Amino acid sequence: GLGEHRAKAERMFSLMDGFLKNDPISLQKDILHHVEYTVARSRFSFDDFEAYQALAHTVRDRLIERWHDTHIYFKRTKPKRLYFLSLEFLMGRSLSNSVINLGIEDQCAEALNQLGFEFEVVAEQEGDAALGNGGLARLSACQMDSLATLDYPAWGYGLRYEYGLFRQIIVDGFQHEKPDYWLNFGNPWEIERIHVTYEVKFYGTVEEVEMNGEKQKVWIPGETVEAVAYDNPIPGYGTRNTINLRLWAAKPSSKFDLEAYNTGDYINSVVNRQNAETISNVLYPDDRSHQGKELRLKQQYFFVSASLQDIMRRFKEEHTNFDELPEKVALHLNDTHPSLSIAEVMRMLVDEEHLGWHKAWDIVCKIFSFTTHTMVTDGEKIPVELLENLLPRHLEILYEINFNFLEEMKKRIGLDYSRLALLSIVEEGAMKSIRMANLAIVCSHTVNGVSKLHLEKLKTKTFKDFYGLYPEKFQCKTNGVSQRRWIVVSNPGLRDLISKWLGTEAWIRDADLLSGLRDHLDNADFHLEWKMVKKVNKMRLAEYIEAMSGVKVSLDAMFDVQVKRIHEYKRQLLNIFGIIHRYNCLKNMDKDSRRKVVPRVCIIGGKAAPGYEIAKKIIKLCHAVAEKINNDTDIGDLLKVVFIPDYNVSVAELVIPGADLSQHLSTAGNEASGTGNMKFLMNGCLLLATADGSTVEIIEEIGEDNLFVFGAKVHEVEKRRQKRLSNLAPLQPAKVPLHFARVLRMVRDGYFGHNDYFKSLCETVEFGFGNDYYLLTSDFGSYLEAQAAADKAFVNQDKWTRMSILSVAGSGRFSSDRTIQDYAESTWKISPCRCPL
Ligand code: NBX
Repeated sequence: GLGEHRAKAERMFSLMDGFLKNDPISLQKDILHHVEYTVARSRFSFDDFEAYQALAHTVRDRLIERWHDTHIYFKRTKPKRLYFLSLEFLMGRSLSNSVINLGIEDQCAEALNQLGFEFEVVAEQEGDAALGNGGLARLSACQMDSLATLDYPAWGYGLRYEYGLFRQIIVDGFQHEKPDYWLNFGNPWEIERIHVTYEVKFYGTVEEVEMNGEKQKVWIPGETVEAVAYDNPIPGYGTRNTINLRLWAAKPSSKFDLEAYNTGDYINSVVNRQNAETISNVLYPDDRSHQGKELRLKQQYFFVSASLQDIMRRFKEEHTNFDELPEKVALHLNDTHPSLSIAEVMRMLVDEEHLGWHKAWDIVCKIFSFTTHTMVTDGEKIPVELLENLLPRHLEILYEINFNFLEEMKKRIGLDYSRLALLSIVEEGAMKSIRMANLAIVCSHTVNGVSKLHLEKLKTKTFKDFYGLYPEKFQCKTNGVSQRRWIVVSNPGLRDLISKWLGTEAWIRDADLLSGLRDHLDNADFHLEWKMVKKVNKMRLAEYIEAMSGVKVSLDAMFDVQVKRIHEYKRQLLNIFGIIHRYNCLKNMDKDSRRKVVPRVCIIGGKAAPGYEIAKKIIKLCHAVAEKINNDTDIGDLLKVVFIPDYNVSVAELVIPGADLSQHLSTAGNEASGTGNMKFLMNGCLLLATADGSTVEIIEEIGEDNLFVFGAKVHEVEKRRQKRLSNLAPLQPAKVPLHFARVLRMVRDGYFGHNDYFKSLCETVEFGFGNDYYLLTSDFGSYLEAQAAADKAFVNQDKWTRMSILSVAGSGRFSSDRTIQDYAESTWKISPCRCPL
């Protein structure tokens, strides 16, 4: 009875020592406890890595307390919840971030110190959680941090890949991929929930059965695998709230293949069981698309099915009527990758809950929102052939959704078949397929772009037809990044400086306060301290560069950085051509002129998708150019070129604070947003960039005098391409700027060796071949001017420092807190739910 229950609760409470304490002595005790009993080392001898493990478990215990409190509080108050569905999360390291968000960094540092360790060294023992490719995946991580910090009742759902994004190693200047078996040494940040499991089904057939006098479709699946939950607590900053990122791993189902066991094929049935686990084994390393792969489709459905079973179970625990679903559940599709969710919710409501198609459809249309992260028209498609085999019932549902949609459209726009064909969720033709973007747009109440420019393109080009039909769905949610990760964790020197001059740490929860730095714009002491912080960060970066590549760089040089995935549209090639041009200029200069030159360290980093040949050639060219220039003793410190291998989140945390200048060179109209630019902005690096994606809004915010903008604007790009093609046939050397032609010739003629290998790379910018689709030729002059302007500004360190301060002061709008608050209020309609202390 109740009395018994109460007595038990009281006894439990009396056994508990209250919450874990955070003073340095208590922390030391806990660390030593974990050294002995979790890591199983002696407290009298353990190394940095073991100290990391023990501290991680110490922090994890504290996260679990808050996680429990938060979820008990959510359960009690039953707020509307957001479920953020994403196939990728690039979390990076967790220790520093957790310790900072818990507000126990000083105590942890002191505890470690007294045990003879240094926090920074210990924190560097941690490997990255790299369960994603690039911008999209890191954005998800920043958004989780903001959701927790702003007290939103949110859950993240994703896949627990056993192999994250490949590690890049460079051999002879060529990229090689090595598997990232990141769980090798255990992962203290996850909590395995062996009891939170769901069966996920595949293959089989659809049959029609009579049920209460009505015909019902039922799916008789052919294969079952089990999804096991792994929970990753996400602590908010300045709040007790700690939300959950739930990642699914595939395990063979306990029911698996009983048949085979009984018929005696023991070995094969064990082998088959093992195959189930391959579903969540590996992240696809392509950051554009990977179409027509069955395993990828399996991953998507595995993720969708497990997440939705979990979400529906939670909903049903708290509510009895599905009419309440739209008031209690918001499902967010992070790009098209999880959009099978739409068919799955329909299947659950129609086939399992028997709501009837129309009622189910009505509900579905109220719960989904969708963000697209790409500028390209040709989005994700699933071949019908694959679906038919793997998810036969879902294919039927998709056909029915499309049929109803097209019928409705016929009423609205008439029998305009070419228009209907464009709108259709099903693409007819040689390879019949499902257009995931069309599906997501039709079924979501909101379609979000990731910058103003991106939304504009969605409305006028990519999804023009849909915009005409549903103008109210289309919204702009300019991306942002977390200042906790990108200043507080990665640039503690700048953090202290900002807090000192603002007289508060409140900017860590309210980035708009950074604008207060403008008050000190002309203060000489402030300038001095500002430059000092940058210098220290440059020293750290210089040490890293020397350790990685053996190149010694001068701290007086301008550190010029371009780090991001390698893509033709991001134009790393333009950067390299600019470097070669700079080298040519230096070679032609007399001693006197050379004395006036601003020395440069050009730093490039990023991974190429394993099958992307041109991107791989760009990496090799970068190394070939570096080798030539760095070994030219005549040039010395005036120009150094460095490729930073294996660019990832933790490398970014080191590189970004140490940069003076950062380059964002995408041909205007190609980068949906870009988020690296915001990270550099927050760290006081000046941008050299095209007016593309979110850079346009950065220009609005800080003014064009405070960065170096170059190149064709979006509206000019199409015209220039046309011009290109109209005089395509004969080579038109006159149209190619002299400097560009010379650089191209050097690469083509083997000045940097490997001319055969670089031939196809050169052809991408040559007429009659790739026709310079990304307009390197026509932007080159303007690019060099911007570079010259940057050199000039750097000579005047006062001016440079002012620009740098104004960059940080204007970065408040680019906090993911702003983005998330906007989503919460206008798209998800969720309210903060703050767990009491
Ligand atoms: O998403 C990126 C865009 O290119 C950036 O402009 C934008 O800032 C960022 C965040 O909104 N897109 C991206 O990173 N895409 C992928 O990584 C990707 C991964 C798998 C896939 C397709 C795209 N199948």
